[in-house]
Amino acid sequence: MSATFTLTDPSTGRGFRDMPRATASEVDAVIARAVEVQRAWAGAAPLVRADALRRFARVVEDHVEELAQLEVLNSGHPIESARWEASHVAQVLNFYAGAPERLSGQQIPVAGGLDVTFHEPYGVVGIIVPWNFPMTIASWGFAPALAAGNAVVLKPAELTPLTAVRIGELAVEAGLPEGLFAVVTGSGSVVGQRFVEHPDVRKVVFTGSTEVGVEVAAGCARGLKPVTLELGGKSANIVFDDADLEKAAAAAPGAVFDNAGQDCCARSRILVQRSVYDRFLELLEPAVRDWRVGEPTLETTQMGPLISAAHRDTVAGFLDGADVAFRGTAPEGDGFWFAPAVVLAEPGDRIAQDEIFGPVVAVLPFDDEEDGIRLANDTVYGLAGSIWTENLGRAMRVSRAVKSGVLSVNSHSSVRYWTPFGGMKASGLGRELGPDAAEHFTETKNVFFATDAS
Ligand code: TXE
Repeated sequence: MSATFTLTDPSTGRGFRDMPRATASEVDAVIARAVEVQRAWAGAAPLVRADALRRFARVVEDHVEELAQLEVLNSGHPIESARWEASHVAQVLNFYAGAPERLSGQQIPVAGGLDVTFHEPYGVVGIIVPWNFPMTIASWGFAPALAAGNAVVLKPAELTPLTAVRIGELAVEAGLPEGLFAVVTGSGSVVGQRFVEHPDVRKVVFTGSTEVGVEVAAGCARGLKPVTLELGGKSANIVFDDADLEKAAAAAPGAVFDNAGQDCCARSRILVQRSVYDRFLELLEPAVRDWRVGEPTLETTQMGPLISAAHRDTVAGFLDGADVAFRGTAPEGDGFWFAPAVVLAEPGDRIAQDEIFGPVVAVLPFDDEEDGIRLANDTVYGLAGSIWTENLGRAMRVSRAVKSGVLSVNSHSSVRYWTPFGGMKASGLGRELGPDAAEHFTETKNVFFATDAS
């Protein structure tokens, strides 16, 4: 394996920088340093950790434009999305900067003394991140982990390390102890694997494919370390015949084509009640044609290229033999462009079952509420989903019956840093974000103090 890997601008297909591939012994050195620095960090007053994270948030805020430009270059994200992502990192840091003073334990009534619990940090937490949202997904792990008193070692995806590396530098600029938050670039099978195996990494957070996630979980089981998994998705956008169809159709492209469909929450199956199926498709077609695919540097762009040539080939493979109803447009040229596609599908089709991770959506009809729920749950995944209906009782029933971790009614929202996020079934294990995330980076210790005089 070569000592470096080359980063490519997805909008031009041109390589622009080489990045180092860390070796296992380099990873071990980073972990050893993290172990050392973590002790003082965990021992610092809660306010000291809170202040440090607030300063970190401010420094990120001051660098939103720089981080956004790096993401445009490295990941091909449209500039407006990239600015949102960089700001989101600062917001996540600010939110969890409020956690250190709030990690209270309990006092439990016990005869003959006082029983109290403490939330102890794990020590060093390893975070393994994919290429689809390099900054935001990293922050969902490192911000609460640091707030709870842990050190963090972070491995970005090989394809998209630039913003994570820069955020690591900004942490030090903000005054965090060197080595407390270390970003290590390299391959999954070396750096990621070392996080899983190393006895001093006491918790692992993994976001990526279900296949690798299962291996990571198996490795963590051998080391008896907890693991949080955010994996694939095949989320349903369920449109009932009593929905505001115009609104539902106008919102559908954004729900699946945002980030070129490279989104674990992409509503990549649209399930439409049969009585409004034709009308919905009529309304969907102009919305898809109006979806603006183009240069990521333009503020008007809604969707950029796919991440790599290999990934574009994989996505294109899903259209072989598929019943394509209509497509949007995409630029010509050397970038990894792919025009959005709407495909008419049957429940068992590969296109209706596999995560495509590209701008391809499968549309399927259903008969009634029960059939809609059955179809929505006809997947190994259970991450997100949307329900479009004007009937409140139906919204309640369906949202309780769909086996997904994150649902929205008459909206496609999935991620707010102050609400929990995560998947059921093959979409993952554990939850990120929300009010309890810092606690998830701690172990409860119970201490009994005897007060009897004898
Ligand atoms: O993911 P991987 P890839 C899905 C999506 C995509 C496919 C492949 O369908 O097309 O997965 O993407 C690190 N031990 N999702 O290949 O391989 C790796 O270096 C420890 C969905 O990028 O799972 C990277 O940092 N770590 C998902 C991270 O794991 C290992 C987001 C993810 O890589 C490792 C991403 C190992 N043995 C992909 N092997 C979503 N739904 O959000 C690799 N890694």
